[in-house]
Amino acid sequence: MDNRGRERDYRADFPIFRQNRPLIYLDNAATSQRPACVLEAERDFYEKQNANPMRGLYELGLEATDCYENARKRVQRFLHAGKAEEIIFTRNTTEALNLVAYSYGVSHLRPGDEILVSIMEHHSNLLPWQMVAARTGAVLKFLECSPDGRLTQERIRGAFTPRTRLAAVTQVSNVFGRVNPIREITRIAHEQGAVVVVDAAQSAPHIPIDVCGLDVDFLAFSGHKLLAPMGIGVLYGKEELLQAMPPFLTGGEMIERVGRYDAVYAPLPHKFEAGTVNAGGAAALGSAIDYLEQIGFQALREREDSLTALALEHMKEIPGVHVLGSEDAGEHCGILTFTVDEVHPHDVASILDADHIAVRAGHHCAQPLMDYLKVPSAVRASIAFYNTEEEIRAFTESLSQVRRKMGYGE
Ligand code: C6P
Repeated sequence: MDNRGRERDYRADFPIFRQNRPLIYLDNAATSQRPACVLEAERDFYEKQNANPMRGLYELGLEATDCYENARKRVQRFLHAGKAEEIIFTRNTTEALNLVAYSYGVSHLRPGDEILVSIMEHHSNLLPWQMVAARTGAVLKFLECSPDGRLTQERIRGAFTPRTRLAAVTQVSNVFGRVNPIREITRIAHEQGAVVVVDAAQSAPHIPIDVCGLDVDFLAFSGHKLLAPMGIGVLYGKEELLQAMPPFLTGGEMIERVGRYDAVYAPLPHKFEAGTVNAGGAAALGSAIDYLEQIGFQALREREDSLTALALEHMKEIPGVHVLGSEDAGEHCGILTFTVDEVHPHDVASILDADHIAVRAGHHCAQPLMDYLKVPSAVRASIAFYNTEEEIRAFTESLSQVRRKMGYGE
C-alpha cells in the first residue's frame, strides 16, 4: 500500500508488461521478470563504468571494480553474512552448487561417508552430489518427505547418521513451494559434524534469509529468479570452509602469483572467481535487492499469499484438478503445481497458452521427487507480487475449460 492507502501498481515497474501483447506470466519460479530500475542499473554500468574489474589501474577500471565490490557488499547485507569475502559471484545456483561439490565435496569426502540429499531436490542439487559420490566412494542417502511435501522432525532426525558428512537441502522446493526447516536441519547436521549446503534458488525471492541465524555452511541462489538478469548468481560460504577449499576453476584474476609449474591463489573471494566477471549483472543484482527490500518481504509475501489463496480457492472448485503440497496458500511461496485428470500437462499448458497464460509443464527438473509422488509430469503456475487478481481469475477460468476442451466431463 502507498501512504494514501492505495495498493501500489508494481506492474508499472516492469517494461515487459508495457508491450502491446497479451501476457499473463505465471512462470515466475522459472525466471522472474525485471523492473526498469534493474535494467537501467545494468545499462548504467556499461554506459558509465565499463572496464574489466580488478585489472585496470586507471580511473574507469577502479570505478568498475568499486561497482562490482559494492554489489558484493549489497548481497552480503541481503544474506546477513558476516563478511563480503564470504560472497562468491557465480553464473547461477547450478554453478554455485557445482563449485561446492567439486571443490569441497571431492576434496573432503571419503569412501563410506554419507551425503544426505532431500528427495525434493532440483537436479542442480542432486547431480553434483551423485558425481561426488561416484568420485569419492561416499554414499548418497535420501531424506524423504511426506506425500504433501513436508520434511518432518522425525524424518530429519532419522535420516542423519554419525557418518553423514554433508547434507544438501533446498530451502523451498520448486514443486511444492513450502519453506523447509533449515535451522532444524543445520542443528542436527552440526551435532553429527556434517556441513549443510542450502539451495535458496526458490526461497531468496520470497523470504528474508539470514545465513548466520540459520547457521548454514553454504547457500546458493540465482539472480534471474530475483528480478536480476540471467547470468549472475551467488554462493555464500563460511569463511573458514572457503579458505580450506581448492579453487573450482583456474585462470585469470584468481591468482596472486604464477610460475611455470605452480601458482599462488588469490585470497577470498577472488580465488573462486576465475576469468572476467559479470560486473553489469552484479550491479543489476544489487539494484534488484534494493528494489525488493524497498517493497519489503512482508508486503511482498502478503500480496503473493493473497493471490495464491485466490488461485487455490478457485482451483479446488474445478473438477479433476489436484494441487500438490499444502492445503494452505501461505505454504506455497506462490508455487502451485497441479495435475488435471486424464489430460497431459503439456496439453494443459498449450490450452492455457492459447489464452496467453504462461505456465510450466513437465518434470520440473525434479524427477526423483516426481517418481516418489508417482506423478510423472505436472503443470506449475508460479505467482509473483506483480501478478494481479484479474490474471489469477483469467488463469482459473481458462483452467476450468481444459477438460471440456479435451473432450472430458463438463
Ligand atoms: N528452477 C524452475 O523452473 P539455475 O538454473 O541454476 O538458475 O537454477 C537451478 C535451480 C536450482 N534449484 C531450484 C530449487 C530451482 O528451482 C532451480 C531452477 C527453474 O523450477 C528452472 S529448471
